[in-house]
Amino acid sequence: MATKVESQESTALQEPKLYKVFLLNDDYTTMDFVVDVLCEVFHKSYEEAVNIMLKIHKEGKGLCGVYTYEIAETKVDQVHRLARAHEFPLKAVMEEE
Ligand code: TYC
Repeated sequence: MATKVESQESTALQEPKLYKVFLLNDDYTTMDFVVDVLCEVFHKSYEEAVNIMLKIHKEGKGLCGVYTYEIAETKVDQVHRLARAHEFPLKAVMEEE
């Protein structure tokens, strides 16, 4: 019983799970738009945003940030809304860390 209470307490004190948000490459979204998204949604500096965009362009995907579930979900949604509004097929995905 003591063990059970202790383990419940230690579970309650765990940090929340974290989720990585990636942008995926495609052939149609402009490099400038991806850089804008990285600056506006993920708060990257212009230089960081260019580096991440080029990594995605060359390797297929790139890490944009690590967040709790709801924040990661909101970032993915913001990317998809902005992309749709500008008629780009840009996709974001989240993965548990
Ligand atoms: N591959 C795109 C191009 O050549 C640029 C691009 C980079 C698109 C990153 C999406 O997540 C992306 N215009």
